[in-house]
Amino acid sequence: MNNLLERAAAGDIRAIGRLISLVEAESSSSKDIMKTIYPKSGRAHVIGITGSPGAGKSTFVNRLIAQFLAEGKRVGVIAIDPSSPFTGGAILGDRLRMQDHALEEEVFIRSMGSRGNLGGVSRSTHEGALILDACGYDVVIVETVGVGQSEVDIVKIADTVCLILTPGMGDDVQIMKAGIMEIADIFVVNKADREGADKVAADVQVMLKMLGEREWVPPVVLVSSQKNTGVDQAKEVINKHSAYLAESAEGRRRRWSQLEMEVEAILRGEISSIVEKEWKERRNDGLMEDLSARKCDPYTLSGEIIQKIIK
Ligand SMILES: Nc1nc2c(ncn2[C@@H]2O[C@H](COP(=O)(O)OP(=O)(O)O)[C@@H](O)[C@H]2O)c(=O)[nH]1
Ligand SMILES: [Mg+2]
Repeated sequence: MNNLLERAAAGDIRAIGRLISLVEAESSSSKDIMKTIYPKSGRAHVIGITGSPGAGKSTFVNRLIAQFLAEGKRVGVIAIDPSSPFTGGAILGDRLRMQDHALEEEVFIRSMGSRGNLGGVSRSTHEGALILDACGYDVVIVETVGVGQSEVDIVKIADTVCLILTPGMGDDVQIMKAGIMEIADIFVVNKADREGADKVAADVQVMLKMLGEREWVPPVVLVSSQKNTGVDQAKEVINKHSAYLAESAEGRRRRWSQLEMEVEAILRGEISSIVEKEWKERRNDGLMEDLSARKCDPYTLSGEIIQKIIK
């Protein structure tokens, strides 16, 4: 284990991959891994890329990688895949699209499952990002699945959230999706090579005005990831947001709130596994019969189980 951690810290890509696999599988060593790497984390700029499937997130990330490489930065990427972590299809698709840089030493790309989170950002996604952070990647990009909770959840782990929008996707609907406008720090209108991108950008500006005054006014950037235009601007505002967070009270507030959510998520995970274990031990057919016959009730039973756990 120590050897693996040392190799990972020294930038050994296979060791880093192995560490991520261990936390992803929730192996017995995963807590120790996290305890060891945690003090070395907190240096990377974590960028969340969210937006509907097909908006061009992976294509944009691929371009963005090149921008950061040009600045001499090392870039880690985690793409959250909706299917099981061990199947191939979508993972390969994402990898192929990002392939340009996949072999360069400065870039680490990894797909991870969203197990138990219905497309959301799971603990292991966060842990994967922390590992990359601790292993010296300056920038860690997390691409979400782009459906449901994953879009909003990204704010729990990203310093900077980029929302990718596109023309011709039922613009009003995609922009007004509950909670998304509020969490985006940067709006990227991708596929600007297509008609209607200006309109989407203008709509976003109107919606932003409706949200009221804010210290950080989210920039709206027109990008064509296909033609590679506007990506440099996107990179610049991402860096600007990072600088803003570093020096503002908002940055501190955000880091604290993320840490709070992190502690709570770990606590919840620990507690629910204790509860599960206790319930499994207690459960038997006789007890189920008693419950059905109303000889006991789930409330009293739960109370007893909790009492036993607390003791
Ligand atoms: N016209 C155009 N197509 C794009 C652009 N960016 C991505 N695409 C295409 O949109 C499709 C979905 O892209 P992908 O990156 O997989 O989207 P994701 O599901 O959000 O990751 C692919 O066919 C891309 O080639 C762009 O800037 N312009
Ligand atoms: Mg993708």
